[in-house]
Amino acid sequence: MNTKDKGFHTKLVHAGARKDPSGSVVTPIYQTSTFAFDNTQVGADRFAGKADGFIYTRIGNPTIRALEDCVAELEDGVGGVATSSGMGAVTTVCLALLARDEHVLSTASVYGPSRTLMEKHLGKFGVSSSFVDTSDLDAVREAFRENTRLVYIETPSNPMMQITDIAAVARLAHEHGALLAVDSTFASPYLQKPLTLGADVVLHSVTKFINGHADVVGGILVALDPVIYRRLRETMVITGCNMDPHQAFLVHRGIKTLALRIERAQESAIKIANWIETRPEVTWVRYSGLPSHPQHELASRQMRGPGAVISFELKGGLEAGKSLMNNIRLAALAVSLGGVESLIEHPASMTHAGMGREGRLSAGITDGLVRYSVGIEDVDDLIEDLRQGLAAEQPVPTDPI
Ligand code: LCS
Repeated sequence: MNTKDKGFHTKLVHAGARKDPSGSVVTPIYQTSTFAFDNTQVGADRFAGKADGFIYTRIGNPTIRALEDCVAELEDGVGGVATSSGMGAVTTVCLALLARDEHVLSTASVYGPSRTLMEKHLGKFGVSSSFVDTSDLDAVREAFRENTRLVYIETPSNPMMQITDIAAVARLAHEHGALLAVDSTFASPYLQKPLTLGADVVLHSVTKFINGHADVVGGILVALDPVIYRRLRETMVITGCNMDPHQAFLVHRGIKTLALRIERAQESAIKIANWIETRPEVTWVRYSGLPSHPQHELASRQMRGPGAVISFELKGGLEAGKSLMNNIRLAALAVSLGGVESLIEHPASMTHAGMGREGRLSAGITDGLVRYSVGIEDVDDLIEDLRQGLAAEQPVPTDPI
């Protein structure tokens, strides 16, 4: 079905769906590694790009293509490239758009492994990187180098929930001869559309909101320009970080309810963020829906809504963080976010423990920082869960005997 001129919710349900000979309403799982050709000419034409049709699942597959077409349409791009994980998408965009002796400029509080990829792994191949607070446009302006070819931002950023002005950074990047890639995982295409604001590439860890059910790891990239799209696809195919058909089927199923899930979780998140802000145990809350958020006004302009992830700082530091983690009952003590189930995590003792205290503090990740991904449970139950978790006086011992 051609959904190009349809509304966002219609696209969520129908975009990308492929007409199936059996009449199947959903695109089936083409669980195959390879596709047979009728004769050598057909094979030759497909390899030469002169004929439509699939060749080999690493290169393309109908179930994966259905998801790619869907997200490309939701993001207003020319084409999507699905990857094995969100990190597969980050790796693909960096390898596709950077070369030796070039520089990538990124967000200081970018997702840790994305920073490690740029600093450590690309550094081995002669790509330099620097990291600034991209919510500060003067800092971005000053950080350009003669060889900056890619600006890679994450907005909202994980876990500090900083918001970067996509349109302003896109202008700066283009003025300096660089491309802009935006990790929009925390927003999803429902809340933010970077390509319509001037970005060249948008990427997601679909593990989060797009799939939404905590049962798949995956990623996706969407480009605005056909040449960049082809570079991304070629890099994904060569590095072999393709999505699997079964993964793609689940993500394409999950995406149909993206707007419903986010609306519901966001409604609860607004109530929870306001509630947390009143708590005596809490120093500050970072949630762009609150007027106290430093980029509240920008977020209101750039995003359809503030989303469903809240970060807050506990006055009691590391011990208070551990105590909350060990006493929470309903929200799962787990990394990741964006699913129907609420998840809570304490970066200092969990995801960012390996960075060391100094490294964490320089990225703004304080000892008492807690990240809460609000799910679609009853909001009263979630608030009650947090209330009893915060009220618990003693950390529960976790050491195994
Ligand atoms: N980008 C962002 C903003 C992320 O939060 C993550 C994962 C990735 C990329 C990588 O995606 P993945 O390969 O895991 O699909 N964030 C995680 C987190 O906050 N906790 O666990 C994973």
